[in-house]
Amino acid sequence: TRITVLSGGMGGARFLQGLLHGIAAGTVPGVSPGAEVTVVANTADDLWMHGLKICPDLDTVMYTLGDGIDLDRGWGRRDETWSVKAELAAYGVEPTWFGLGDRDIATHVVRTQMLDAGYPLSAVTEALCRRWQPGVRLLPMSDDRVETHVAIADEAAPSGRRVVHFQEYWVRLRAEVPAESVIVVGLDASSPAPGVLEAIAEADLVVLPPSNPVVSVGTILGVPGVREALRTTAAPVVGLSPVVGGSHVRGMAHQMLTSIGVEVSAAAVGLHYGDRATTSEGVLDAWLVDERDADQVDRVRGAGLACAAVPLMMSDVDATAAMAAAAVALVTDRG
Ligand code: GDP
Ligand code: FO1
Ligand code: CA
Repeated sequence: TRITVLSGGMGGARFLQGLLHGIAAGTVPGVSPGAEVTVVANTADDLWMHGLKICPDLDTVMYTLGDGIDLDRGWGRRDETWSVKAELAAYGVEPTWFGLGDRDIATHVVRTQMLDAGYPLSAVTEALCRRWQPGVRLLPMSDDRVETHVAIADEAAPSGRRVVHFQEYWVRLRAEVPAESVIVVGLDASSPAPGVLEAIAEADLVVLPPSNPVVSVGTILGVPGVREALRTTAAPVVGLSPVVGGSHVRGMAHQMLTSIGVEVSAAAVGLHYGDRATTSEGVLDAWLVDERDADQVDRVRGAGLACAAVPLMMSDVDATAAMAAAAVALVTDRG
């Protein structure tokens, strides 16, 4: 069985942990323990800082599945130290608001060296994964530079707004100010990384995990060719809602959904992704919502999607494995 998962950082990584746990335990119906999982990860969070290329979502998936992640933060390395960060601050070097750990910096140094030597990001990621052994094939969505930026109100600016890098919006501003718009620089000119379109076309199952539908999955869908690959693959495409009980579980999904005019509800996100059989842009066949949103199942079904309400809190790997099993069952029943 070949499963392809489109992923952001924390949410996608946590889902993948449960999926792999379930596959190994044989609790995902019809999926043999030898199943191959390919992850297409968002790279639009990436940024250049202190001359280093930082890839938060690739690293969060790699560290999480490679057991190097700091579980409390959900990003960066366990047993981290911050000497370089403190020294940079002592020199008055900005930004000081981004937490670059000493161990994590080694990853960025290796990545930057390889990029400078001419290796594409996909080859760099493959090399880093030789150390981390995440148990999946980890592909960047693109080898081209793509960066999410956010327009926020700024009364000091002539236009009344200014644009900040997604990381400044999320880390320095804590996503506490409304996002007037989200601009993904370089997205329209980008190409899928080698293997991405094939991973979707040749899959037996494609999963949209409960990642941020705008700045994680939305950006992957925006890479030219990806949406079409999802609409035409013979594999069933199933998604899991990142919105539970009318609110985003963690992070800033509510700000992002509001900025694109999508209601912060499980059904609205499913309809935003859309049914591929009955709409011109839709990418889904099926959508899972949490039990608290069972009252929205009919609305999702009315949009042509198979739908079920199951526990969707990724509280531990067993709970997440059960979510993965429910997702497979939903599309397998659909036959
Ligand atoms: P990021 O790139 O680090 O922001 O991670 P993702 O985009 O992959 O996932 C972030 C999303 O995960 C958030 O918008 C949350 O709504 C969602 N999320 C986090 N924990 C859970 C959970 O336990 N259950 C569900 N359904 N969604 C979750
Ligand atoms: N998230 C934070 O909230 N604060 C940080 O200081 C921070 C530093 C950081 C460094 C490397 C890295 O790979 C990720 C980092 N993150 C940090 C998470 C990052 O902002 C992710 O992009 C978010 O998880 C949203 O995708
Ligand atoms: Ca992310």
